[in-house]
Amino acid sequence: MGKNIVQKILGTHLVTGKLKVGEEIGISIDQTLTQDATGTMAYLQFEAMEIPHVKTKLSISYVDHNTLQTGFESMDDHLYLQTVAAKYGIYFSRPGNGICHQVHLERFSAPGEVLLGSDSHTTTSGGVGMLTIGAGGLDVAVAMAGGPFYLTMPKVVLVKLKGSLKPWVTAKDVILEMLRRLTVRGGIGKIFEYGGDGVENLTVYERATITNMGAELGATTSIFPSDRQTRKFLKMQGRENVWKRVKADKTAEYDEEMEIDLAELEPLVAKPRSPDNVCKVKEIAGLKVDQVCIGSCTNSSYHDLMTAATILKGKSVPSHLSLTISPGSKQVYEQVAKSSGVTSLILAGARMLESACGPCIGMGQAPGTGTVSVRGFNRNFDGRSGTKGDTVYLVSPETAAVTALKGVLTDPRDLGDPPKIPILKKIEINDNMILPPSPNPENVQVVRGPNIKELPKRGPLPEALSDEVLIKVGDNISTDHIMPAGAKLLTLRSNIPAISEYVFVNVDPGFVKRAKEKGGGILVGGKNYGQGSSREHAALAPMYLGVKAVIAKSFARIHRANLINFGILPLTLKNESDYDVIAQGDFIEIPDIKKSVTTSDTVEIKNTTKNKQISTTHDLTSRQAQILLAGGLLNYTKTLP
Ligand code: MIC
Ligand code: SF4
Repeated sequence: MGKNIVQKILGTHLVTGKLKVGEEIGISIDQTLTQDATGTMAYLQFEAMEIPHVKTKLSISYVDHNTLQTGFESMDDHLYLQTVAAKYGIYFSRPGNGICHQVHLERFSAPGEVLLGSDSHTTTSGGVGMLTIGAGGLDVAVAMAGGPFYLTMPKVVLVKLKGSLKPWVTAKDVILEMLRRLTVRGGIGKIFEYGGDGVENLTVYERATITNMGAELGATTSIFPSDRQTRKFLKMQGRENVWKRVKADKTAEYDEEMEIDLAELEPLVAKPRSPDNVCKVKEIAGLKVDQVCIGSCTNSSYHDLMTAATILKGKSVPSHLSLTISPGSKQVYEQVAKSSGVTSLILAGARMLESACGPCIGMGQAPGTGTVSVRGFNRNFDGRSGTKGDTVYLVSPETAAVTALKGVLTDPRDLGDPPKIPILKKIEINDNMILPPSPNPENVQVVRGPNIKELPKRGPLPEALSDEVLIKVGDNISTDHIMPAGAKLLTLRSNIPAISEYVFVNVDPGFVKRAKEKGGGILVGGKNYGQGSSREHAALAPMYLGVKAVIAKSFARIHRANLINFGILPLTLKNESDYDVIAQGDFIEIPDIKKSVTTSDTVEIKNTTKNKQISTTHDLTSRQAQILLAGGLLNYTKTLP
């Protein structure tokens, strides 16, 4: 039997286990990436492991999220990251160089290799045929120290792309179609491997838009073959030497298959407040729009931005609308500037922002009360933009630019023929904002500002728990709900005691006070609890507040791993209907925890307030059970020989 791409790459990186769906495997990691908002924790954890030099082929630390520097904290963090990188053999991408995923795709991605990153959209480099996985910072720290990364072998789904896209229809519409069909839970436990004759019609940047937003499906990752297009892309980047063909065998088998006829797609939009709330743009066209934001790691290639620039050339945005552009990388910014795209955008009234995440993570551009924001981004969870109760729509850069021109949500096909974007023949490579590690690490002093606080620790799991339910939330609660980001809070990412004050702040402002008064407790969630980002602060901060267990209908992959890494017990309800018999304020007893997590799959818990027995499963591998018993991955790692 032939092999698919995923099996081939995992096969050459397998350290433990068998490539059998549902079984735990350990894989070796070639490259790691971190960004500043998750990076400080990752490097504090790496330092705690006392390893003198990273053991990966390449590790790189990006600064792209928290670039606003509203106080001393952010620049302190950046200095810490820069000096830690210099000392331990890590490359450092300076603020202004661009968003980690786009820069990584352009400058470091390598077909056939494995990348682990402390950001959920690490999956972007799947566009070149690299196996790329988002994880919590601690998992990335372990990988930097040379340890394997453990995951449950996902199903591999073949997504057959047929034909080619019609004018004005884009890669963004392909992934929005996936979200429409499968929802934000549709990719859980799966890797999407793209194939079919439609693949060759998509450029690497288009492929990367699709693999980027595979994160919104909850997928472990998404991957394209490495082919002629990939070679062309790497050649442009002056990196043709890393190209190699990566393709599935003709007789490859898949766990599931689906097909998308590219020619049948239309411009799509994800309505508030979930990336899977998708409909055709034409169904809601005419909606008055106050703000348009183009950029982010999903959609800020040269083609994306030049399309916007060409649409807006010689025109002006309406007086009621604010347009911002945040180019994904310095390289793209430079190319768009050289092609006079920046001039067209400025003259049309666009506000040019730096190459960084910017509005995507609420670092400025929070929409006004009751206003409508249309964005070329990937997430529109409630409050993520920085405004609680926001109305954010996600579209392609084409739809965004035409909407910016018209002032109302517009199907771009209404504009007639799409603009012709000049094909770049050559680009000048300038990596002056990527600093190599120091040749004399012993002379490097790691700089630690006063905002960088020690990592809180959790002790070993107790014999039994008897705790109150501090909060009960519904389905699809994202990490943005649990531990919001934005300009105010990103400055506190290195200070767990301070950031903990904001856990669930937009969901229930009384949560923190309650958690403190009760000395911690238990959280109850619905389906897909913890979807979205990889931020381990969504586990670390609740841990700091004394949260000992989360009981949910189901969990998102990265968040569940983060809970385990920080010693919080994740329990899945055997019968979803039992969710209804637990209320906030109820007392839950979990007896004999140690025995349950090591000897059986089932953990019987008791709602003593309702006098009801409830069956849950922990679904822990024996390695994970040991991590929990030790009180988290750092403690566990210390127990290893
Ligand atoms: C996001 O898009 O939510 C982020 C901010 O990039 C996060 C990482 C973080 O919270 O720092 C992610 O996607 O993992
Ligand atoms: Fe940055 Fe937004 Fe991409 Fe996250 S999704 S990495 S915040 S641009």
